[in-house]
Amino acid sequence: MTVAYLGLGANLGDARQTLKDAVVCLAQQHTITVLAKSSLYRTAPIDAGGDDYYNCVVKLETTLPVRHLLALCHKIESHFGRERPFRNAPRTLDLDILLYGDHSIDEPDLIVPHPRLTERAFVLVPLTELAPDLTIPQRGRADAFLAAVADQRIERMKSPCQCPVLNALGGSNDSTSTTKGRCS
Ligand code: A4P
Ligand code: MG
Repeated sequence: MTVAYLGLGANLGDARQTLKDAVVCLAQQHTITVLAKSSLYRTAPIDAGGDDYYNCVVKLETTLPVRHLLALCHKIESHFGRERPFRNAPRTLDLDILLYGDHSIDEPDLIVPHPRLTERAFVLVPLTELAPDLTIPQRGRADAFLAAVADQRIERMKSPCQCPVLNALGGSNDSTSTTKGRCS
């Protein structure tokens, strides 16, 4: 079992709902237990155009090797209609592996910890909400990078989660889910 953190983002379609549904989809995988989900945040696009994004971070435990986890992320993105017309294009769903245990991976198509993790408020803020004392392999404490991204607009969504499925899994902020099933 490996503890991993995934970053979720979306700014096309019903982005807010898609993020909630994607967390449920992750929780339904037999190979994954979702341990916690951050609040949902509305964020200004960084190095990108289009509408504001919604972002959140999920902490999970998985039996999947990291490459299988990446393949699953791509499969779930496709399920939610992800297209890649150009780099940093608006998207229905992006799932990035932020951390995979304490592994450091540097391969052409997989870099972990995520290479821009410490430069983005839309990742750092939800990540440190979930794990205030988190240490990023080879980079140190995550919260040490927060000051440098303080100028990036990010707003925590205060409204309670309205999604009945997610609520059944334990709410937006709490430990979730042992519910298993299949995300079609
Ligand atoms: N890849 C390599 N490492 C990883 C990893 N750790 N996790 C490869 C996931 N994928 C990884 O990914 C491009 C390629 O990166 C994949 O083929 C995969 O093998 P992608 O999902 O097509 O595109 P991406 O995630 O947009 O790429 P990238 O380079 O990770 O973009 P960033 O840096 O994450 O920026 N502003 C706001 N407010 N909110 C956002 O969510 N997102 C971006 C994307 C820009 N601005 C944003 C947001
Ligand atoms: Mg991605």
